[in-house]
Amino acid sequence: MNNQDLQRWQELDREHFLHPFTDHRELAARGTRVITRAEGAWLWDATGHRLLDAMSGLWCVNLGYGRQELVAAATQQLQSLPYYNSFFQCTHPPAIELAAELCAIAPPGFNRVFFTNSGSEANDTVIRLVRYYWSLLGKPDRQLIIARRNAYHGSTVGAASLSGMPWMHAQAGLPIPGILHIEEPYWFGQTDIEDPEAFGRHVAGQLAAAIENAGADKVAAFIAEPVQGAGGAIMPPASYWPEIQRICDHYGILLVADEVITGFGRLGQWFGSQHFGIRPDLMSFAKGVTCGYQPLGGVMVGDRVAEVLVAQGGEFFHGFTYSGHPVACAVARANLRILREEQIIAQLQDRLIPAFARRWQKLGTHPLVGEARSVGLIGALELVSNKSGRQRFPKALKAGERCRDFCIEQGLVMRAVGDTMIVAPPFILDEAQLDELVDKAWRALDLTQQALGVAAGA
Ligand code: PXG
Repeated sequence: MNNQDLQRWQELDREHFLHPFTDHRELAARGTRVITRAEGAWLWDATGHRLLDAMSGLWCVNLGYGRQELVAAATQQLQSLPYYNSFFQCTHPPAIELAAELCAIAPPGFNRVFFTNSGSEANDTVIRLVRYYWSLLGKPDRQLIIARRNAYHGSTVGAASLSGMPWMHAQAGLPIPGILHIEEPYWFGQTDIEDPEAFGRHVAGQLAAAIENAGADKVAAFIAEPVQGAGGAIMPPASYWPEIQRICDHYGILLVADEVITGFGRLGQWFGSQHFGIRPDLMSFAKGVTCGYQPLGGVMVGDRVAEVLVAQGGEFFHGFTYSGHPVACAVARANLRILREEQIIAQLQDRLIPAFARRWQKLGTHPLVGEARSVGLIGALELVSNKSGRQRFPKALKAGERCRDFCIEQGLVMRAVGDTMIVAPPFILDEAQLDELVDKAWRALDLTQQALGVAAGA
Protein backbone atom coordinates (compact mmCIF):
# COMPACT_ATOMS: atom_id res chain seq x y z
CA MET A 1 0.00 0.00 0.00
CA ASN A 2 1.38 3.40 -0.83
CA ASN A 3 0.39 6.97 -0.28
CA GLN A 4 -1.24 7.20 -3.68
CA ASP A 5 -3.66 4.39 -2.80
CA LEU A 6 -4.59 6.14 0.40
CA GLN A 7 -5.17 9.47 -1.31
CA ARG A 8 -7.23 7.84 -4.03
CA TRP A 9 -9.41 5.98 -1.51
CA GLN A 10 -9.96 9.10 0.51
CA GLU A 11 -10.95 11.04 -2.60
CA LEU A 12 -13.29 8.33 -3.91
CA ASP A 13 -14.78 7.96 -0.44
CA ARG A 14 -15.44 11.70 -0.27
CA GLU A 15 -17.00 11.72 -3.74
CA HIS A 16 -19.15 8.60 -3.61
CA PHE A 17 -19.64 7.01 -0.22
CA LEU A 18 -22.37 8.30 2.07
CA HIS A 19 -21.48 7.04 5.55
CA PRO A 20 -23.98 6.13 8.29
CA PHE A 21 -24.51 8.64 11.13
CA THR A 22 -22.05 11.10 9.61
CA ASP A 23 -21.94 14.84 9.00
CA HIS A 24 -20.43 14.72 5.50
CA ARG A 25 -19.30 18.31 5.42
CA GLU A 26 -17.38 17.76 8.63
CA LEU A 27 -16.05 14.41 7.36
CA ALA A 28 -14.75 16.02 4.18
CA ALA A 29 -12.92 18.61 6.28
CA ARG A 30 -11.46 16.11 8.74
CA GLY A 31 -10.68 13.29 6.28
CA THR A 32 -11.22 9.58 6.75
CA ARG A 33 -9.18 6.82 8.29
CA VAL A 34 -9.00 3.86 5.94
CA ILE A 35 -8.84 0.56 7.84
CA THR A 36 -7.17 -2.09 5.75
CA ARG A 37 -6.28 -5.05 7.96
CA ALA A 38 -7.02 -6.66 11.30
CA GLU A 39 -5.80 -9.56 13.42
CA GLY A 40 -6.84 -10.57 16.92
CA ALA A 41 -7.58 -7.35 18.81
CA TRP A 42 -5.53 -5.20 16.43
CA LEU A 43 -6.50 -2.98 13.51
CA TRP A 44 -4.20 -1.34 10.99
CA ASP A 45 -5.03 1.71 8.93
CA ALA A 46 -3.67 2.48 5.47
CA THR A 47 -0.78 4.50 6.92
CA GLY A 48 0.33 1.43 8.91
CA HIS A 49 -0.85 2.92 12.25
CA ARG A 50 -1.80 0.09 14.63
CA LEU A 51 -4.80 0.40 16.94
CA LEU A 52 -6.02 -1.72 19.83
CA ASP A 53 -9.69 -2.20 19.02
CA ALA A 54 -11.37 -1.71 22.40
CA MET A 55 -14.80 -1.46 20.71
CA SER A 56 -14.76 -4.94 19.11
CA GLY A 57 -15.53 -3.30 15.76
CA LEU A 58 -18.91 -1.90 16.70
CA TRP A 59 -19.73 -4.09 19.73
CA CYS A 60 -19.60 -7.23 17.61
CA VAL A 61 -16.17 -8.75 16.83
CA ASN A 62 -16.13 -10.43 20.22
CA LEU A 63 -13.65 -13.17 19.33
CA GLY A 64 -11.36 -10.77 17.51
CA TYR A 65 -10.34 -10.71 13.87
CA GLY A 66 -8.89 -13.56 11.86
CA ARG A 67 -10.72 -16.55 13.41
CA GLN A 68 -10.16 -19.13 10.70
CA GLU A 69 -13.03 -21.37 11.88
CA LEU A 70 -15.46 -18.59 10.97
CA VAL A 71 -13.80 -18.06 7.61
CA ALA A 72 -13.91 -21.79 6.88
CA ALA A 73 -17.59 -22.05 7.87
CA ALA A 74 -18.48 -19.24 5.46
CA THR A 75 -16.39 -20.69 2.66
CA GLN A 76 -17.83 -24.18 2.99
CA GLN A 77 -21.39 -22.88 3.08
CA LEU A 78 -20.76 -20.66 0.05
CA GLN A 79 -19.63 -23.74 -1.81
CA SER A 80 -22.49 -26.06 -0.84
CA LEU A 81 -25.51 -23.73 -0.70
CA PRO A 82 -24.74 -20.00 -0.92
CA TYR A 83 -28.37 -18.97 -0.80
CA TYR A 84 -31.83 -20.28 -0.46
CA ASN A 85 -34.90 -18.76 1.15
CA SER A 86 -37.09 -19.95 3.96
CA PHE A 87 -40.39 -18.81 2.42
CA PHE A 88 -42.93 -21.10 0.70
CA GLN A 89 -42.41 -24.20 2.86
CA CYS A 90 -38.66 -24.27 2.25
CA THR A 91 -35.89 -24.43 4.79
CA HIS A 92 -32.21 -25.40 4.96
CA PRO A 93 -29.87 -27.05 7.45
CA PRO A 94 -27.80 -24.03 8.61
CA ALA A 95 -30.88 -22.06 9.71
CA ILE A 96 -32.55 -25.12 11.26
CA GLU A 97 -29.48 -26.12 13.23
CA LEU A 98 -28.76 -22.56 14.33
CA ALA A 99 -32.33 -22.02 15.51
CA ALA A 100 -32.11 -25.15 17.66
CA GLU A 101 -28.68 -24.17 19.00
CA LEU A 102 -29.86 -20.68 19.93
CA CYS A 103 -32.81 -22.16 21.82
CA ALA A 104 -30.44 -24.49 23.66
CA ILE A 105 -28.35 -21.59 25.00
CA ALA A 106 -31.29 -19.24 25.68
CA PRO A 107 -32.97 -19.12 29.09
CA PRO A 108 -35.78 -21.65 29.67
CA GLY A 109 -38.98 -20.88 27.80
CA PHE A 110 -37.33 -19.78 24.54
CA ASN A 111 -37.97 -22.36 21.85
CA ARG A 112 -38.39 -20.36 18.63
CA VAL A 113 -36.33 -17.91 16.58
CA PHE A 114 -37.24 -15.45 13.81
CA PHE A 115 -34.20 -14.48 11.71
CA THR A 116 -33.40 -11.03 10.32
CA ASN A 117 -30.23 -9.45 8.93
CA SER A 118 -29.62 -6.82 11.58
CA GLY A 119 -30.57 -5.55 15.01
CA SER A 120 -32.77 -2.85 13.49
CA GLU A 121 -34.78 -5.41 11.57
CA ALA A 122 -34.99 -7.54 14.70
CA ASN A 123 -36.60 -4.66 16.57
CA ASP A 124 -38.96 -3.88 13.70
CA THR A 125 -39.92 -7.54 13.93
CA VAL A 126 -40.57 -7.05 17.65
CA ILE A 127 -43.07 -4.26 16.90
CA ARG A 128 -44.90 -6.48 14.43
CA LEU A 129 -44.84 -9.51 16.70
CA VAL A 130 -46.11 -7.89 19.89
CA ARG A 131 -48.95 -6.09 18.15
CA TYR A 132 -49.92 -9.22 16.23
CA TYR A 133 -49.77 -11.26 19.46
CA TRP A 134 -52.28 -9.04 21.22
CA SER A 135 -54.62 -8.93 18.24
CA LEU A 136 -54.56 -12.74 18.05
CA LEU A 137 -55.64 -12.72 21.68
CA GLY A 138 -58.59 -10.52 20.75
CA LYS A 139 -57.04 -7.37 22.19
CA PRO A 140 -56.17 -5.28 19.14
CA ASP A 141 -56.23 -2.11 21.25
CA ARG A 142 -53.08 -3.17 23.00
CA GLN A 143 -50.80 -1.34 20.55
CA LEU A 144 -48.68 0.95 22.67
CA ILE A 145 -45.02 0.09 23.10
CA ILE A 146 -43.11 1.84 25.86
CA ALA A 147 -39.39 2.43 25.33
CA ARG A 148 -36.87 4.79 26.93
CA ARG A 149 -35.28 8.11 26.16
CA ASN A 150 -31.74 7.80 24.85
CA ALA A 151 -32.26 4.12 24.02
CA TYR A 152 -30.77 2.86 20.76
CA HIS A 153 -32.71 0.11 19.03
CA GLY A 154 -31.58 0.74 15.45
CA SER A 155 -32.20 2.99 12.50
CA THR A 156 -35.00 1.57 10.37
CA VAL A 157 -38.27 3.48 10.75
CA GLY A 158 -39.64 1.16 13.42
CA ALA A 159 -36.39 0.71 15.34
CA ALA A 160 -35.60 4.44 15.18
CA SER A 161 -39.07 5.08 16.59
CA LEU A 162 -38.32 2.77 19.52
CA SER A 163 -34.98 4.53 19.96
CA GLY A 164 -35.25 7.50 22.25
CA MET A 165 -33.08 9.92 20.30
CA PRO A 166 -35.00 13.08 19.47
CA TRP A 167 -32.55 14.20 16.77
CA MET A 168 -33.22 10.97 14.87
CA HIS A 169 -36.97 11.47 15.21
CA ALA A 170 -36.82 15.09 14.11
CA GLN A 171 -35.28 14.30 10.71
CA ALA A 172 -38.00 11.87 9.67
CA GLY A 173 -41.28 12.67 11.37
CA LEU A 174 -40.84 9.88 13.92
CA PRO A 175 -41.76 8.12 16.09
CA ILE A 176 -44.47 6.15 14.31
CA PRO A 177 -47.77 6.18 16.24
CA GLY A 178 -48.13 4.13 19.40
CA ILE A 179 -44.66 4.50 20.84
CA LEU A 180 -43.93 6.30 24.09
CA HIS A 181 -40.66 7.02 25.88
CA ILE A 182 -39.96 7.15 29.59
CA GLU A 183 -36.84 8.28 31.43
CA GLU A 184 -33.64 6.21 31.27
CA PRO A 185 -31.87 4.88 34.38
CA TYR A 186 -28.85 7.19 33.94
CA TRP A 187 -27.94 8.08 37.49
CA PHE A 188 -24.71 9.96 36.73
CA GLY A 189 -26.12 12.14 34.02
CA GLN A 190 -29.71 12.72 35.00
CA THR A 191 -30.47 13.13 38.59
CA ASP A 192 -30.19 15.05 41.78
CA ILE A 193 -31.23 11.95 43.72
CA GLU A 194 -28.06 11.00 45.58
CA ASP A 195 -28.84 7.36 46.25
CA PRO A 196 -28.56 5.35 43.01
CA GLU A 197 -30.90 2.63 44.29
CA ALA A 198 -33.61 5.13 45.17
CA PHE A 199 -33.10 6.64 41.71
CA GLY A 200 -33.41 3.19 40.10
CA ARG A 201 -36.77 2.61 41.81
CA HIS A 202 -37.87 6.13 40.91
CA VAL A 203 -37.29 5.74 37.14
CA ALA A 204 -38.69 2.22 37.08
CA GLY A 205 -41.80 3.69 38.68
CA GLN A 206 -42.25 5.80 35.55
CA LEU A 207 -43.16 2.63 33.69
CA ALA A 208 -46.06 1.99 36.06
CA ALA A 209 -47.11 5.63 35.78
CA ALA A 210 -46.99 5.51 31.95
CA ILE A 211 -49.07 2.30 31.90
CA GLU A 212 -51.64 3.76 34.29
CA ASN A 213 -51.76 6.92 32.26
CA ALA A 214 -52.33 5.15 28.94
CA GLY A 215 -54.57 2.46 30.45
CA ALA A 216 -53.13 -1.03 30.91
CA ASP A 217 -55.48 -2.40 28.25
CA LYS A 218 -53.74 -0.19 25.67
CA VAL A 219 -50.15 -1.26 26.37
CA ALA A 220 -48.53 -4.08 24.40
CA ALA A 221 -44.94 -4.14 25.61
CA PHE A 222 -41.96 -2.48 27.22
CA ILE A 223 -38.62 -2.68 25.39
CA ALA A 224 -35.19 -1.90 26.78
CA GLU A 225 -31.52 -2.75 26.48
CA PRO A 226 -30.27 -4.50 29.65
CA VAL A 227 -27.36 -2.03 29.47
CA GLN A 228 -27.76 0.93 27.11
CA GLY A 229 -24.87 0.79 24.67
CA ALA A 230 -24.86 3.56 22.08
CA GLY A 231 -26.58 5.89 24.57
CA GLY A 232 -23.39 5.89 26.65
CA ALA A 233 -22.91 2.50 28.35
CA ILE A 234 -25.56 3.20 30.94
CA MET A 235 -25.69 0.58 33.65
CA PRO A 236 -28.87 0.69 35.69
CA PRO A 237 -28.73 0.61 39.50
CA ALA A 238 -29.40 -2.85 40.99
CA SER A 239 -32.90 -1.78 42.06
CA TYR A 240 -34.02 -1.00 38.49
CA TRP A 241 -34.56 -4.29 36.66
CA PRO A 242 -36.36 -6.17 39.47
CA GLU A 243 -38.81 -3.29 39.72
CA ILE A 244 -39.32 -3.19 35.92
CA GLN A 245 -39.91 -6.94 35.91
CA ARG A 246 -42.43 -6.63 38.76
CA ILE A 247 -44.33 -3.88 36.91
CA CYS A 248 -44.46 -5.82 33.62
CA ASP A 249 -45.70 -8.91 35.49
CA HIS A 250 -48.24 -6.89 37.43
CA TYR A 251 -49.81 -5.38 34.30
CA GLY A 252 -49.29 -8.47 32.14
CA ILE A 253 -47.43 -6.53 29.43
CA LEU A 254 -44.74 -8.15 27.34
CA LEU A 255 -41.15 -7.46 28.31
CA VAL A 256 -38.67 -7.23 25.44
CA ALA A 257 -34.94 -7.26 26.05
CA ASP A 258 -32.85 -5.79 23.26
CA GLU A 259 -29.82 -8.07 23.52
CA VAL A 260 -28.10 -6.80 20.38
CA ILE A 261 -25.07 -5.67 22.40
CA THR A 262 -25.46 -7.70 25.57
CA GLY A 263 -26.08 -11.10 23.95
CA PHE A 264 -23.48 -13.84 23.45
CA GLY A 265 -21.23 -13.28 26.42
CA ARG A 266 -20.65 -9.55 26.76
CA LEU A 267 -21.90 -9.52 30.38
CA GLY A 268 -20.43 -12.91 31.28
CA GLN A 269 -23.62 -14.87 30.50
CA TRP A 270 -25.11 -15.97 27.20
CA PHE A 271 -27.62 -13.12 27.47
CA GLY A 272 -27.53 -9.88 29.45
CA SER A 273 -31.00 -10.67 30.81
CA GLN A 274 -29.48 -13.56 32.74
CA HIS A 275 -26.96 -11.22 34.37
CA PHE A 276 -29.74 -8.99 35.67
CA GLY A 277 -32.26 -11.77 36.41
CA ILE A 278 -34.67 -10.39 33.79
CA ARG A 279 -37.30 -12.81 32.42
CA PRO A 280 -38.13 -11.32 29.00
CA ASP A 281 -40.82 -12.59 26.66
CA LEU A 282 -38.82 -11.65 23.56
CA MET A 283 -35.12 -10.99 22.98
CA SER A 284 -33.74 -9.26 19.90
CA PHE A 285 -30.17 -10.10 18.95
CA ALA A 286 -27.57 -9.42 16.23
CA LYS A 287 -23.87 -8.41 16.28
CA GLY A 288 -22.14 -11.01 18.53
CA VAL A 289 -24.16 -13.89 17.08
CA THR A 290 -21.73 -14.01 14.14
CA CYS A 291 -18.93 -11.99 15.73
CA GLY A 292 -19.74 -9.45 13.01
CA TYR A 293 -18.20 -11.67 10.31
CA GLN A 294 -21.61 -11.87 8.60
CA PRO A 295 -24.76 -9.74 9.02
CA LEU A 296 -27.35 -11.65 11.03
CA GLY A 297 -29.97 -10.73 13.60
CA GLY A 298 -33.19 -12.10 14.93
CA VAL A 299 -35.72 -12.36 17.70
CA MET A 300 -35.82 -15.13 20.27
CA VAL A 301 -39.53 -15.67 20.79
CA GLY A 302 -40.56 -16.98 24.20
CA ASP A 303 -43.26 -19.62 24.59
CA ARG A 304 -45.89 -17.13 25.77
CA VAL A 305 -45.86 -15.42 22.35
CA ALA A 306 -44.73 -18.33 20.16
CA GLU A 307 -47.51 -20.62 21.28
CA VAL A 308 -50.18 -18.06 20.40
CA LEU A 309 -48.51 -17.35 17.07
CA VAL A 310 -48.17 -21.00 16.14
CA ALA A 311 -51.43 -22.33 17.58
CA GLN A 312 -53.76 -19.48 16.68
CA GLY A 313 -51.98 -17.56 13.97
CA GLY A 314 -52.85 -17.18 10.39
CA GLU A 315 -49.98 -15.96 8.25
CA PHE A 316 -47.56 -13.51 9.90
CA PHE A 317 -47.01 -11.08 7.02
CA HIS A 318 -43.38 -10.34 7.65
CA GLY A 319 -39.93 -11.53 6.56
CA PHE A 320 -36.88 -10.79 4.45
CA THR A 321 -35.22 -12.31 1.39
CA TYR A 322 -32.20 -13.02 3.55
CA SER A 323 -34.02 -14.17 6.72
CA GLY A 324 -31.80 -16.98 7.98
CA HIS A 325 -29.20 -16.57 5.22
CA PRO A 326 -27.30 -19.86 5.07
CA VAL A 327 -23.82 -18.32 5.06
CA ALA A 328 -24.60 -16.04 8.02
CA CYS A 329 -26.16 -18.97 9.89
CA ALA A 330 -23.15 -21.19 9.19
CA VAL A 331 -20.83 -18.52 10.59
CA ALA A 332 -23.07 -18.08 13.64
CA ARG A 333 -22.95 -21.83 14.28
CA ALA A 334 -19.15 -21.84 14.10
CA ASN A 335 -19.07 -18.86 16.45
CA LEU A 336 -21.37 -20.55 18.98
CA ARG A 337 -19.27 -23.70 18.74
CA ILE A 338 -16.12 -21.75 19.67
CA LEU A 339 -17.89 -20.02 22.55
CA ARG A 340 -19.14 -23.38 23.84
CA GLU A 341 -16.09 -25.56 23.23
CA GLU A 342 -13.53 -23.07 24.49
CA GLN A 343 -15.81 -22.24 27.43
CA ILE A 344 -15.20 -18.61 26.70
CA ILE A 345 -18.10 -17.22 28.71
CA ALA A 346 -17.13 -19.08 31.91
CA GLN A 347 -13.58 -17.84 31.45
CA LEU A 348 -14.78 -14.28 31.02
CA GLN A 349 -16.58 -14.58 34.37
CA ASP A 350 -13.57 -16.08 36.12
CA ARG A 351 -10.74 -14.11 34.62
CA LEU A 352 -11.15 -11.34 32.06
CA ILE A 353 -14.16 -9.52 33.52
CA PRO A 354 -12.68 -9.17 37.05
CA ALA A 355 -9.27 -8.24 35.58
CA PHE A 356 -10.90 -5.62 33.36
CA ALA A 357 -13.05 -4.24 36.22
CA ARG A 358 -10.02 -3.82 38.51
CA ARG A 359 -8.06 -1.89 35.92
CA TRP A 360 -11.05 0.15 34.80
CA GLN A 361 -11.74 1.26 38.38
CA LYS A 362 -8.22 2.70 38.52
CA LEU A 363 -9.09 5.06 35.68
CA GLY A 364 -11.65 6.51 38.09
CA THR A 365 -8.75 8.06 40.05
CA HIS A 366 -7.79 10.25 37.08
CA PRO A 367 -8.57 13.94 37.75
CA LEU A 368 -10.75 14.16 34.64
CA VAL A 369 -12.92 11.17 35.50
CA GLY A 370 -16.06 11.70 37.58
CA GLU A 371 -17.12 8.06 37.41
CA ALA A 372 -15.55 4.88 36.06
CA ARG A 373 -18.14 2.12 35.77
CA SER A 374 -18.13 -1.29 34.18
CA VAL A 375 -20.29 -4.35 33.84
CA GLY A 376 -19.07 -7.44 32.07
CA LEU A 377 -16.81 -6.25 29.28
CA ILE A 378 -18.39 -2.81 28.93
CA GLY A 379 -16.68 0.18 30.49
CA ALA A 380 -17.57 3.86 30.69
CA LEU A 381 -15.76 6.97 31.96
CA GLU A 382 -17.59 10.20 32.68
CA LEU A 383 -15.39 13.21 31.92
CA VAL A 384 -15.94 16.07 34.36
CA SER A 385 -14.50 19.50 34.98
CA ASN A 386 -14.65 18.97 38.71
CA LYS A 387 -14.36 15.61 40.41
CA SER A 388 -16.47 16.55 43.38
CA GLY A 389 -20.00 16.90 42.08
CA ARG A 390 -20.98 15.75 38.61
CA GLN A 391 -19.91 18.90 36.83
CA ARG A 392 -19.57 18.66 33.06
CA PHE A 393 -17.35 20.64 30.69
CA PRO A 394 -19.12 23.19 28.51
CA LYS A 395 -20.31 21.31 25.39
CA ALA A 396 -18.36 23.58 23.05
CA LEU A 397 -15.08 22.27 24.48
CA LYS A 398 -15.86 18.82 23.02
CA ALA A 399 -13.95 17.08 25.79
CA GLY A 400 -15.10 13.61 24.76
CA GLU A 401 -14.24 14.09 21.11
CA ARG A 402 -10.79 15.38 21.99
CA CYS A 403 -10.18 12.46 24.30
CA ARG A 404 -11.25 10.05 21.56
CA ASP A 405 -8.86 11.69 19.10
CA PHE A 406 -6.01 11.41 21.60
CA CYS A 407 -6.89 7.73 22.04
CA ILE A 408 -6.59 7.17 18.30
CA GLU A 409 -3.25 8.98 18.29
CA GLN A 410 -2.12 6.66 21.10
CA GLY A 411 -3.28 3.62 19.11
CA LEU A 412 -6.53 2.87 20.95
CA VAL A 413 -10.11 2.77 19.68
CA MET A 414 -12.36 4.14 22.43
CA ARG A 415 -15.74 5.71 21.65
CA ALA A 416 -17.04 9.06 22.84
CA VAL A 417 -20.76 9.56 23.46
CA GLY A 418 -20.77 13.22 24.36
CA ASP A 419 -18.36 13.34 27.31
CA THR A 420 -18.81 9.69 28.18
CA MET A 421 -15.93 7.52 26.98
CA ILE A 422 -16.85 3.90 26.33
CA VAL A 423 -15.19 0.61 25.53
CA ALA A 424 -16.45 -2.90 24.82
CA PRO A 425 -13.26 -4.88 24.25
CA PRO A 426 -13.04 -8.27 22.57
CA PHE A 427 -13.13 -11.40 24.73
CA ILE A 428 -9.65 -12.47 23.68
CA LEU A 429 -7.51 -9.77 25.32
CA ASP A 430 -4.54 -11.00 27.34
CA GLU A 431 -3.23 -9.29 30.48
CA ALA A 432 -0.65 -7.28 28.53
CA GLN A 433 -3.33 -5.98 26.15
CA LEU A 434 -5.58 -5.07 29.08
CA ASP A 435 -2.69 -3.12 30.60
CA GLU A 436 -2.06 -1.45 27.27
CA LEU A 437 -5.72 -0.47 26.94
CA VAL A 438 -5.75 1.19 30.34
CA ASP A 439 -2.31 2.81 29.95
CA LYS A 440 -3.32 4.33 26.63
CA ALA A 441 -6.63 5.52 28.01
CA TRP A 442 -4.83 7.14 30.96
CA ARG A 443 -2.36 8.87 28.64
CA ALA A 444 -5.23 10.13 26.45
CA LEU A 445 -6.96 11.47 29.57
CA ASP A 446 -3.73 13.28 30.52
CA LEU A 447 -3.48 14.82 27.05
CA THR A 448 -7.15 15.84 27.16
CA GLN A 449 -6.59 17.42 30.56
CA GLN A 450 -3.62 19.41 29.21
CA ALA A 451 -5.56 20.47 26.12
CA LEU A 452 -8.47 21.66 28.22
CA GLY A 453 -6.15 23.39 30.69
CA VAL A 454 -7.68 21.71 33.74
CA ALA A 455 -5.60 21.85 36.91
CA ALA A 456 -4.60 18.39 38.14
CA GLY A 457 -6.61 17.24 41.12
CA ALA A 458 -9.31 19.81 40.49
N1 PXG B 1 -30.15 -2.54 19.29
C1 PXG B 1 -29.05 -2.17 19.96
C2 PXG B 1 -29.03 -2.27 21.45
C3 PXG B 1 -27.94 -1.72 19.26
O1 PXG B 1 -26.85 -1.34 19.93
C4 PXG B 1 -29.16 -2.02 17.21
C5 PXG B 1 -30.22 -2.48 17.95
C6 PXG B 1 -29.30 -1.99 15.72
O2 PXG B 1 -28.56 -2.99 15.14
P1 PXG B 1 -28.11 -2.86 13.59
O3 PXG B 1 -27.52 -4.21 13.32
O4 PXG B 1 -29.31 -2.62 12.81
O5 PXG B 1 -27.15 -1.71 13.50
C7 PXG B 1 -27.98 -1.64 17.86
C8 PXG B 1 -26.84 -1.13 17.04
C9 PXG B 1 -22.65 3.07 18.56
C10 PXG B 1 -23.44 2.22 17.63
O6 PXG B 1 -22.35 4.18 18.16
C11 PXG B 1 -24.19 1.18 18.12
C12 PXG B 1 -24.98 0.43 17.24
C13 PXG B 1 -24.97 0.72 15.89
C14 PXG B 1 -24.19 1.76 15.40
C15 PXG B 1 -23.44 2.54 16.27
O7 PXG B 1 -22.33 2.65 19.67
N2 PXG B 1 -25.79 -0.53 17.76
